[in-house]
Amino acid sequence: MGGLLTRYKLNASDPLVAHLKEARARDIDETMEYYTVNYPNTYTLNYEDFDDLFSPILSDVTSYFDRLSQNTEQVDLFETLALIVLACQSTVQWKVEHLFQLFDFDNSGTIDMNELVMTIGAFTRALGKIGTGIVPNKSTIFNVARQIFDEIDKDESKTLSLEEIQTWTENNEEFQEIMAILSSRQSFQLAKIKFDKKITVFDEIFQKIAEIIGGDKVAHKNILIEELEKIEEIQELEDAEVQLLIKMMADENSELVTEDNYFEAMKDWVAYSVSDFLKTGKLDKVEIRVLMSFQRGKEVTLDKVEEVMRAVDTEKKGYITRREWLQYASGGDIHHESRLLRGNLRRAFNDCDVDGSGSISSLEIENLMKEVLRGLILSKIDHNADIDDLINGITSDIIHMSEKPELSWLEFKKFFPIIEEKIDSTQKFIKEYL
Ligand SMILES: [Ca+2]
Ligand SMILES: [Ca+2]
Repeated sequence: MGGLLTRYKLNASDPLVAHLKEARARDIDETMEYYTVNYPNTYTLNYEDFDDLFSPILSDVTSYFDRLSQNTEQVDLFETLALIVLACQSTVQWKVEHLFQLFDFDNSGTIDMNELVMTIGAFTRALGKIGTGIVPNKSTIFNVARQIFDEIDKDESKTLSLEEIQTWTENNEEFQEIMAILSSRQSFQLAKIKFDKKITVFDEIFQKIAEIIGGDKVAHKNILIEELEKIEEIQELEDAEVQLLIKMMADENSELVTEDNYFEAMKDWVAYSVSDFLKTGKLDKVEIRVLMSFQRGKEVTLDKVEEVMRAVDTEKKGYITRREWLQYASGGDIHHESRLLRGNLRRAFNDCDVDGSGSISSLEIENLMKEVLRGLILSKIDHNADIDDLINGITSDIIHMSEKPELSWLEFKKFFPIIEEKIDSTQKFIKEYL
């Protein structure tokens, strides 16, 4: 969008900016209906009309009127509505759909160039008034609209369909960022855009210094740390955090970091950073939902989020720290093999826990262990040994130890060191005797 939107330095601590996000989608719908019935063909509002229309949505109508009218005694209806739609607590899809309805003046079911100029004009002027106080001029708005129009109109039909606009929005960082700042929460698509950008930077760092040693692509730990510390984001971290990041990539006594371990650690790390939208160092339920959604590529349900909160935030603080997240994401161990095992067990556990209660029966535990262990051991040995008896032995041992009809994830997790030890000895036994 050529920087048109980001130039309106929105001050999140300005009460008029901060309170916009309190608007509820349902109230906006009601106001729009009320407007259609009671104010046909009205585009500018005096104070009385403004108060009549927006007092159910805006907490301090007078202040908003003063700011948006810039002392002209008149407020543009579309500027106000566009602003509230962008800021409210609803999904990006909902917002785009409502803007679309609002600015499809001829009800053609598409947005043409004139309508887009009106749309861009309305919300950039509103952002200007609520932000720096400076509004863009007509030719700037036209030029930006022209550029955006061509970007959106993928099928070159010279009209914009709702679908074209939704697709463009999903991938447009600047537009998404404006909505995110106004509503103090980001969409998972925005988080994904930022995540991909950051991972590309960290990828370049690794590739620049990587070498092939013993058939593996690796980096020397010290050189890697040096390179990482040139990045502003890493410089801002506390020493203990950098240490934690490095520990996730390689064992303490190892001089080399493999490409796989680097990315596994970096992805968990960046996912947390990106999801911490308000930079508080804590992720609340809404932010965890963003994190889980962009990792899975679709909006996850609140049930799933609560399940993770229950497992990780055991003190019920209401948020998750970076350390807690990394322990959860990695299963609490830096060793690649145990991470893989724990990750697989965690996934299998979640799949079994269909009602999301957080615990599953020991019979289910026994079955999922058998499946995961079988997959893991068979991937490591290259002959068709009959390992079922060995696996049955391991799993029934574990189940006997637990002595409970049901296990929560955390209770199950306590057995991981024992499971790993047993897998280890089983693998040695297979190599030697089978
Ligand atoms: Ca139209
Ligand atoms: Ca089109």
